[in-house]
Amino acid sequence: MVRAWYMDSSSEDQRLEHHLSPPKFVSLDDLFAQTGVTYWKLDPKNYDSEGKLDQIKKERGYNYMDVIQVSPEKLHNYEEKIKIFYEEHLHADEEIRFITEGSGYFDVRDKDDQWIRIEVTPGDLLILPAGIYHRFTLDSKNYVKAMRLFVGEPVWTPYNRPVDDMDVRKKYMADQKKGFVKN
Ligand code: KMT
Ligand code: NI
Repeated sequence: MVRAWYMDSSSEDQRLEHHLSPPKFVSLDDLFAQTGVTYWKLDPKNYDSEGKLDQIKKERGYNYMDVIQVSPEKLHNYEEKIKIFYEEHLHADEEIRFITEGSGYFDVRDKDDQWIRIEVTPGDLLILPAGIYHRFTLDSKNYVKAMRLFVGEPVWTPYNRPVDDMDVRKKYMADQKKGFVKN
């Protein structure tokens, strides 16, 4: 079961869990209702024979795929990238990540602009909707390997907050206000 929780506001090491005291966890249903983030649990090793990944790709039109490894050894310009990932930003498209090794945290804003931290581990496939403010950090184990999916030619451009005038942001806000619908 994927875990998500509200974050404290301490500026201590971003790789720590940052729970409130006492901790306040968020269910998958609440996470979706608040943010539109969707989640699947897949087999981190036998995802090819399992068939779920293929089905998701087919249904959602994900025809691009590559693999990213985040560690000092594996990622070019590691320190710089780590900073970029953790700057609050949005994208014009979904951010789709299937974790196959290691772990980390995706942080997303709830309706009241509070941070929810989502822990990802092998087998977790997470879809962040276009226009959602978010960020990513490794945890203290300092390693993640993930598959990145996309519809068509990938665009990874981050737009750092504030970019509230972007159409994709306005659409996201409207969907959030109306209530997210599973698609
Ligand atoms: C991103 O865009 O934040 C990343 O690709 C982070 C590494 S994937 C878990
Ligand atoms: Ni991003």
